[in-house]
Order: sequence, then structure tokens, then C-alpha cells
Amino acid sequence: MDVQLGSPAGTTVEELAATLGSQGWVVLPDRLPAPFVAELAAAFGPVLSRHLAAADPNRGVNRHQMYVPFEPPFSDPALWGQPAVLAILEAVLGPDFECTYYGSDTPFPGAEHQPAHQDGGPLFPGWDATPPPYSIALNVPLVDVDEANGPIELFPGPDEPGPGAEPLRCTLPAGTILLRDTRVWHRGSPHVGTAPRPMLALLYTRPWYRFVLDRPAMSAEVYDALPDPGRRLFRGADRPRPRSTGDRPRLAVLPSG
Ligand SMILES: O=C(O)CCC(=O)C(=O)O
Repeated sequence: MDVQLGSPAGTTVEELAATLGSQGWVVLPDRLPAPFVAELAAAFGPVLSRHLAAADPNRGVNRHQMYVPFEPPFSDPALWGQPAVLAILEAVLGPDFECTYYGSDTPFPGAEHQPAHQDGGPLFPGWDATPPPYSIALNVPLVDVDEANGPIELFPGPDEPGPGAEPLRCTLPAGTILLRDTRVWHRGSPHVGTAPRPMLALLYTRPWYRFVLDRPAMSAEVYDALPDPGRRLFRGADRPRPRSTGDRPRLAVLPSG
């Protein structure tokens, strides 16, 4: 789908990047268009059903982390390559960042509070300084998130939140783009609604950072056909090649003597 967010209304890329850098998260003023979000949601349902048939909850009671296949409509650049979003990410992560994770989080009715956690900890634990961001999560809920269906909660500040800490509850319309530094303390909140709350989660990281979960997987043909800047963003993707076309490159054996 050929959709491109406009320049952020009333807010510049620089201002949004500055907010992301200083606060740790930013909600973008423009949402993904409703027809594209509906297409994503319709495709997500069957993928989730297949996952549920084979997997137990893996992020707490009634809560599933699931990889999202790099195939239409999820592989559409409208999701991973919005120019305004990439400009914000470049301002925060530098020019060489990659997309290193393609997944989702879905709490179901009955899901409970998660413990507050970071998706990526400090790079140098114990060092009394805050280095610039090294990885940013992009979250897009595929349904309207309200007080009932388990909004993600974000805690301000660099430190682990204490018992009385007040989080921001991200009640967001479907298609909203939330960018958050993976060092931000956060948690899933109880789901007391009636239907699953799917939220896509992509990760953009500086090139030297290794995230613990699997990278996006795609065939060499899909990778080679990616429009710019996809081949840069997904250069570290898992790209199995059919054996008949040769295996991964190996070190050359030099003739002796
Ligand atoms: O989906 C959510 O609300 C948050 C999920 C989360 O932070 C996690 O599973 O690590």
C-alpha cells in the first residue's frame, strides 16, 4: 500500500527526535492510515491463530510475544520505512541503524500486570552516565487501546520504578506509532476487556548492538527486491539461501607456498 505519513503536523522531525532522546518515548502525531491498519489486523489474526495452536503464553499469564512474518502486508515499507519515522530514528541512532527485530505483543483477557522491565539494559552497568540511545522500539497497536484491554505502561526516568511510581498508560487509537527507547522501564497491564490487544513491535538498533531475540527472516529473493532503504535496514536479516545457489560465503582457501 502506498501510504506515506506527511511531515508531522505542527511538530518537526527534530522536535520529535529531541523528545524521544530526552523523555525516552514519543507518540507521533500522524497515525498509519485506517485501511492499512485494517489490512495488518486482518492478516495478523490467522498468523496469531497458528501461533496459539503451537505455543503457550510466553510473556506472563495470557500474554504472547510472537514473531511477525516478513511477508505482505507486514513487509510493506509503509510499516518499516516511513520517511518521517526513519528521519527521527536517524537523528537519534545515527545513519547506520538496522531493523533487527520484527514481532508483536498480544495480551488476552485475563492477562495480568508484568513486572516492570527494560527491553535493553544499560550498556555499561554501574557507569554513572547516560550514553545516547542505542535501540528504539516502534510499537503500533492494531486495535484501539483503552483502559480495559491492557495498555502498555511506561515509567519516566532511568531508574527501576518503586512501588508507588505512576506510569503513563498508553491508551492509543489503532495505528498510532509509539517510539520508545528500549531502556525505558515499562510493563504490560491487566487486560480486563473482551478481545485480544495485538501490538506490532519492531526494533531499530545501532549496527553494533545485538538484540537477544531472532532477527527478521526473509529469503534472498525478498531481500534483493526490497526498495531503498530496505536493503540497508535489513542487511543483518536472516537470509537462508537454497543450497543449489551456494551456501553462505566462506573464507577463501589460499594456495600454499
Ligand atoms: O504488550 C505490552 O503491553 C507490553 C509487553 C512487554 O513489554 C513485554 O512482553 O516485554
